[in-house]
Amino acid sequence: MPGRFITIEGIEGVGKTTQARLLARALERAGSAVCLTREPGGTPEAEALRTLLLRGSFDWSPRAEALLHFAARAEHVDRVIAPALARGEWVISDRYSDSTMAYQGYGQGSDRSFIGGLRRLLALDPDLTIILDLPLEVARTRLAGRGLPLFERAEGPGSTAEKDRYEALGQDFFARVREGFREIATAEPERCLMLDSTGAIPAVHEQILAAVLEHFMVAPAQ
Ligand code: Z5A
Repeated sequence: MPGRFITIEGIEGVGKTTQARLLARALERAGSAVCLTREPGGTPEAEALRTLLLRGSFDWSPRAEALLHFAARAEHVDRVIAPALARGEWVISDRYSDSTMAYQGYGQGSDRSFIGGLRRLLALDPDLTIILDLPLEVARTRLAGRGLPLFERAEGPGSTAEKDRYEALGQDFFARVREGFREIATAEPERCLMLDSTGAIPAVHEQILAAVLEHFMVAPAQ
């Protein structure tokens, strides 16, 4: 049986990592083999690009920045995602191509048709994308609780977290990114499901699990 490819998307702090782990655990408990991974990253080479993109003090041209994300993604697809799917595993990726469209396209104003073209060239879309949505202030409060920054972080005493290149971009940037994710969800309703993630962690998990079961398990008997 071919594997299934699920991506979890949204602005920073919506709970992607938390929910990706819970979903992976639930599927494993049900007896499925799961490959849990993230972007940018997933292989040593892609993690090296992640360090350049998040930690480097570079000012890439918009198209170069989108290409770097897709270079990391091609590495990730070829070496991790496609082989896992071929083995029949469930692949859960914490971010994927929609992040490039939302962050570089909507957030940074990079050419969205160029990014759409890269996505088509890569030729591997998820079977299901869960887009978690949260007001920016709630995401900021959650990240502050974890000791990590989102825009306008209060850098009080004891705060050692260093902003990455995206986190430093400010509230207007994150508002555009959030809107970008909402537009993606509206444009591709067969693939994308947008869920409000203001609820408690177990409640959001239940919603995601129900959505996954409905999307994949409903096979009407003929
Ligand atoms: N980026 C890009 O620009 N273009 C691309 O193509 C790609 C990425 C692929 C990667 O950052 C950065 O790269 C990202 C976009 C850019 N930059 N930004 N901003 P990352 O991988 O370091 O981090 P992240 O993906 O943005 O997410 P995050 O910080 O790990 O947040 P999260 O995964 O959405 O949330 P979380 O870690 O699961 O939860 C955050 C906290 O909230 C934590 O303390 C939880 O316990 C808590 N939490 C989670 N859910 C709840 C609920 N439901 N209630 C209360 N508290 C909760």
